[in-house]
Amino acid sequence: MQSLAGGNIIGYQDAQQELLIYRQRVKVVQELLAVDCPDYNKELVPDSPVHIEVMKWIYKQLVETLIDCRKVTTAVTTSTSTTPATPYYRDCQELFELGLNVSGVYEINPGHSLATTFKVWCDFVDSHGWTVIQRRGNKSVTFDRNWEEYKNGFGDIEGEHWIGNEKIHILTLTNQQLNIHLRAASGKESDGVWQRFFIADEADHFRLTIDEHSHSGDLQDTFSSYHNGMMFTAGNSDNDLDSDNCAKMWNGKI
Ligand SMILES: [Ca+2]
Repeated sequence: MQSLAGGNIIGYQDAQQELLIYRQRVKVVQELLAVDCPDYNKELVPDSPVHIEVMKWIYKQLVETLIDCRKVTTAVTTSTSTTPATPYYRDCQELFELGLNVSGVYEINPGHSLATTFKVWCDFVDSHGWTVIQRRGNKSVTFDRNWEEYKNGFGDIEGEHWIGNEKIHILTLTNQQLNIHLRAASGKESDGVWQRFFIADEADHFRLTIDEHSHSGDLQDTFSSYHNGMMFTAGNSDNDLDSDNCAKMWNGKI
């Protein structure tokens, strides 16, 4: 009986948590609908609490409405104007929540303005849409780069690349997690995840902030204690605390 009671309590908490997540998802879609489809049926979202299954149904209806609206908007735009339709997806997680689950290149718009539209690789894994900021593997691209190159990005987003400190700054203005995924030569894969990942602007030398107490995953945390609060260093711009230039010491190897 005791374990059954415990199970009920856990089940209740899970349902509450899931309801909270779906309320947040509905809020995100409502914001997008207000831009692309202001005449949508707002009465679909009740003020009073509802069952989780009802909330899931509401979310699905809103997403379908948004997709339909965007199809119409895009068709009208392409037939009457040369101005491209503005995508309003903040990041890959938002795309995932809208129902996309095939990894690949997508256009995102973290600042919701034309100036901040750019292409990224989205990795849809399990229940996440990860926006890839760096990929390394076959060493076809050198990472021994200068400040401007790290600022603006380099490489090919379908292969090895760094998307650029400016873009990471804009992306992390909204709450983001950082996932470092490593595959060893043996084939063993491991992940480290940290919360509240933020890169400051260029005036603050793209300083890194991360919640170093939030580490989870099977990748050992040798990252946050060294780098949290540190400014970015490139071969031609030394902003690290070491008496030497760390970027030059490692030549972009790590
Ligand atoms: Ca230094």
